[in-house]
Amino acid sequence: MSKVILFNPRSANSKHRIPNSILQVGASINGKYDFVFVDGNLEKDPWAKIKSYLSTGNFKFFGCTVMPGLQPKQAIPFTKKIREEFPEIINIWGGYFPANQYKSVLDSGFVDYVINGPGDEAFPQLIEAIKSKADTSLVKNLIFKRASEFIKTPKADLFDQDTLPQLPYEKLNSFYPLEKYLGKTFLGTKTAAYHSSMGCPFTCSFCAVVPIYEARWKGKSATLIYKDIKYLKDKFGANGIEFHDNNFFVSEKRTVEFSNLIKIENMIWWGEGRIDTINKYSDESLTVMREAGCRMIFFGAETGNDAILKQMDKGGTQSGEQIKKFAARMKKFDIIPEYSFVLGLPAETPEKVMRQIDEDIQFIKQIKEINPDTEIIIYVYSPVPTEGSELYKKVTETGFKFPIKLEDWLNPQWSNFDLRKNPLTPWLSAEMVDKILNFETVINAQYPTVSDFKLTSFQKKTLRFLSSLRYKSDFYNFPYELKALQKFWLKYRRPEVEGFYTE
Ligand code: B12
Ligand code: SF4
Repeated sequence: MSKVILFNPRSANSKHRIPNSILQVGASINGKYDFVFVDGNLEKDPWAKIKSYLSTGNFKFFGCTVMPGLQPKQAIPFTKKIREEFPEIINIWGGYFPANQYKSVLDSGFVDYVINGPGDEAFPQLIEAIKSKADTSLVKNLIFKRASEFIKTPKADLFDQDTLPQLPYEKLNSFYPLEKYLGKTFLGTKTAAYHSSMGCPFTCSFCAVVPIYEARWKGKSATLIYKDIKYLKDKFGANGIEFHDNNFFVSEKRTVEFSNLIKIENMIWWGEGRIDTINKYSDESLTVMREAGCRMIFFGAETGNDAILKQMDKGGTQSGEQIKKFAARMKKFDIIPEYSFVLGLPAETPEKVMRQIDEDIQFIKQIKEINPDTEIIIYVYSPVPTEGSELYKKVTETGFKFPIKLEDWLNPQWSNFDLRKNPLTPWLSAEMVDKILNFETVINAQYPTVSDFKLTSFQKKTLRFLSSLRYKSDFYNFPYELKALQKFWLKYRRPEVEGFYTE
């Protein structure tokens, strides 16, 4: 028997989203091979579930999706146990973690194949090749080891996304009630996660999407997105949408078409985009988007420093000035810009690293003055292997190395690295990391925002009052009083780690 398990390891501690990775992979084999979904987010004991399936003797393939952070914590030990207890099973991993870290993944000896990019054709073709004992190196988007050599097969062109098979929502619903994935966020009481495009046309040198998609992007048509969303609304009661695309807004035409279609559904939505792209949108387009329910957009602002923006290869046109002007423009249309900043990039001297951090803190404060509604997300820079980029070259020159052994990713310091909170980067001192994180605490207290919808106005006022002296005088050390209140009132979780700011 050659049944398939599709496993989504636990990716967050609460507020679970539709597991679009295994859902889309499921679509690729739906009707061709018999498969089951196992979702580590909703199973109390996912290993027991996996084991019970494998013990039937009906399974041959274990497909596992892995993004950095929490997912390796189940993906690594479970796949290892499968190899030990069920050695006949073929283990296949896909997603950003194995595609970028394929060396340590395949050297582990318990992952047989890594899907390098979209699995929509690669996965069914791989299964077929293994079953018919054909040469797997003819399957595109694959990495595996033959003897001691890594075989990387060519990348397939991105497919026309409208020709991909229908997502098997009903099948997922038969394993896990879909309502369980429709969480309460400030977008709606039942927020659906939808993924409408693959890749991204840009090549930012710090971004994990770049080595995999190499500046390619393809999106579903507005009509198809609308059809799927309408189905989620009518069938399961979804009333808000989070678009999980890396870059939803690449095409103004598609965004406007979608806005015109979704308008009558009265749903609030959110997605990720680029400042320089959306800044080129016309006023009419932005007005239609707002009327159609686009309430907030996530942008990688990254830094106000033009030299660093250039080093980050942000596409050439983004500048500190533009970031500020754009925050003001969004205010006019009542669309909240959610700006994410990456602080702590390498520089020639420790003094320069600290100066860059200080300048970015001042820049973020200016943004808040221009448009206080702007949501601010702060990351500590942690490298991804964008080989060939100027930034990655600089990073490796400092002596930085990724783990060689797959299980080393389970050490707390490396999982924190992936959460971009405690990076093992030689150029960042504890003092620098503390400054970044403490500033984040103070600014969140000074400006409670629309997504802090759980706070009463008294609580917001108290946080503002307590943080104002610190904020005005740039004194961020030891903000324990603010941390305690945020923890107590908000059960504050770092949205950039556990979930999006729309929560
Ligand atoms: C949803 C999501 C989350 C959610 C998870 C939802 C939940 N509540 O459980 C949350 C918010 C928790 C999250 C958090 C994090 N995330 Co996240 N997340 C995503 C996001 C937006 C969507 C994933 C998705 O559903 N994609 C849709 C599917 C269809 O695409 P896909 O996964 O690429 O799948 C295709 C292929 O990769 C392949 N494939 C994938 N898996 C498999 C498996 C098999 C068996 C096969 C055959 C093929 C295959 O085939 C699929 C179909 O073609 C992605 C960005 C993105 N657009 O993908 C980031 C992304 C994966 N996250 C990322 C990161 C870094 C994180 C964090 C680690 C850090 C952070 N601060 O953001 C945290 C830590 C999480 C944690 N708690 O451990 C990065 C990974 C980059 C990297 N360095 O590798 C991404 C790419 C965002 C980005 N552009 O930086 N995330
Ligand atoms: S625009 Fe965003 S998704 Fe695209 S390469 Fe840059 S950081 Fe990555």
